[in-house]
Amino acid sequence: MASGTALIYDEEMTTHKLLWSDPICDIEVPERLSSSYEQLRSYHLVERCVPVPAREGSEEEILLVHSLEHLEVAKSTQTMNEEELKRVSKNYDAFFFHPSTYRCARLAVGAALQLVDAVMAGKVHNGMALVRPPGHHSQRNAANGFCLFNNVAIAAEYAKLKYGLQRILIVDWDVHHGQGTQYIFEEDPSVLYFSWHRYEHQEFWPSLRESDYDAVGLGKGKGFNVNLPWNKFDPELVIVSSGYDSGIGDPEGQMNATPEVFAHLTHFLMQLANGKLCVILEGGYHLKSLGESVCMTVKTLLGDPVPQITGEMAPCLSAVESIQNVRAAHKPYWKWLAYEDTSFLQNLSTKSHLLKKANSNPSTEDESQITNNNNTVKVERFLELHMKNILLPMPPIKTAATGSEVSEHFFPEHVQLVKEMDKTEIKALVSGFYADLVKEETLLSLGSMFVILDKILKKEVCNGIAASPTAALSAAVALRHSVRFGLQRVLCVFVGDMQMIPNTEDGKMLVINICEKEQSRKTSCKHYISLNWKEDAEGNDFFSAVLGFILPVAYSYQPNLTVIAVGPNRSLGISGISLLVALLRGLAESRIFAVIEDTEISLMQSIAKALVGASTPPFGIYVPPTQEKVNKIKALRDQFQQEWKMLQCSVKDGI
Ligand code: X5A
Ligand code: ZN
Repeated sequence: MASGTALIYDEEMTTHKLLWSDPICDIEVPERLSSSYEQLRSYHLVERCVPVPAREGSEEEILLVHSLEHLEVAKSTQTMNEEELKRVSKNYDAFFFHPSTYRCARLAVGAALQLVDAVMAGKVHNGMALVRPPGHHSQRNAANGFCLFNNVAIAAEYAKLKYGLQRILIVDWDVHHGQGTQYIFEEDPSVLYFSWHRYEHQEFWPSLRESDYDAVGLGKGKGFNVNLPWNKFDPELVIVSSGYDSGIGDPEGQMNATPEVFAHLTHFLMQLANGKLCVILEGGYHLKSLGESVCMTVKTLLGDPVPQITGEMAPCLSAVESIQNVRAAHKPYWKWLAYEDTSFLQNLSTKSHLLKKANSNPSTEDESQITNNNNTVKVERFLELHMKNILLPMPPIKTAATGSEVSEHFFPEHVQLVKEMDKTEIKALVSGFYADLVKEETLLSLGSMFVILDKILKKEVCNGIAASPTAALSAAVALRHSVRFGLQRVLCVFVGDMQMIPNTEDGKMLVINICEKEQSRKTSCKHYISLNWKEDAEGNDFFSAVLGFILPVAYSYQPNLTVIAVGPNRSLGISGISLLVALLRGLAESRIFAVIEDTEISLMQSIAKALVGASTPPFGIYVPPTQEKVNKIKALRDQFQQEWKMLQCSVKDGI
């Protein structure tokens, strides 16, 4: 399995610059690249990456996507004087040529291809390319929106050709719609293009009708492949059009994404395509904000703990509405959307839009966006403070594991094995505070659990795994111990029969119990949720429960620690549980304590891998859940969405 994160940076791409005054283009400056790289250096991230050189993309490679005419025009600008450059630039919407533009754009293309090669050849696991000019607005025959050649699109065509890939996912999280990429792959079912972008009902640049949710692909990309590729899309490679212009302080995007948001986006995508992820820079125009966000992305690619998202964990109505519209528009093409009742949406959308327009009050809107003025100094100060809070409490990613009964080679590298606790020590600890939970004869089984949990609580390690003959008991004691230590919110996901259900009334614990049968002793309440789920034998339908219920609840709760325990009679397979662990690393700064029944040797190994973040458990082709399971999730969402706001997925729900 490949390891390591590639980083591609070539100073030469800073030579492309605006030579005249143009208020639209003047934010796309060379420092976007150099200062991001400096920032990476200052966090000591550069030295942790595998340096990969850029190269020039060949003419042939550029022609994979662009017309010969476009290539020739671009080539001809190399020898032009300023007047001529200005004249050619005016032929396009928001673009500027410099004599070195052509050379830089070829390096940007080549950098993207080098990254694809490094990932596909297994030299590295994933990577990021810092490039200029960006690419996603560029079209077959036109430069557009600071972009000359479509780096990401060429990378996708190249990967298809050179490696015979049949399914590539492009995720575009730039604040603008990558209409260039959309046009290029519109009819191509082998490339799934996902973009999210600011739209403002077509008022935000590029202000195109076809950027709306009802553009679902054309021709072959729509009709021809409805049954096969669109219903089961398990990508072999993920390429990110990585713009940071939705970042806080960005003068162009004017949105408010903090740097850690990009850590979470990256972390989610790392679970796909066996971790094969190529991140290629697009927009991002507030230098400090851009640099921090680039750093968060690279840190996450390297497997570092994922920082906590701060702020109110509730979706905004308008965002929920947009997502709902996308789901409705794609319902004909994606099997897993088929059960949703989404027909009523479109007019609702218009209604709330009009409502908002009528009520909009500029002064209060300004107040709600204190950080979102163009005052770059203010944002810089905010970021400085904020990043200190985000980064300082993060321990290095270290995993502790039970050491006594297993050999060193059992766990992946870097896992630190710990010795059991002294028997009298345990006795002393347990007899006072945990006496009601623990009987004398089971007491010794808690030894390694305490040692590992203490290391996590004291932040000596990031996560840990303990084998236990009595997982339910260990988990119950671990929860109480963590709360006693002072943690405010501990999330416990318990898989299997939980013979001992802790008292969750004070809200300091949230227990989600995944088991085959309904727990008879206790019905669900805000902080104890019983989720009956028996995994489909053929595949991983549990994925829908994780994404549709467990993660939204977990993100709403914002735990300081996650305890995952696997007891007897588990109803999930190893890959399902590993996926759960991998995704739960997105919470609680990746602090996870896993307690596994000691008979489960291969499960322990698989979880340990997920914990170190070195390898993503393969979950294969997504299996859509049965109607019964869909109903189950729906019922749970209905039951809990007032308590756990991130569960809201339709506008009707929120009212
Ligand atoms: C790559 C990118 C934005 C162009 C904005 C023009 N382009 N108003 O972010
Ligand atoms: Zn952009």
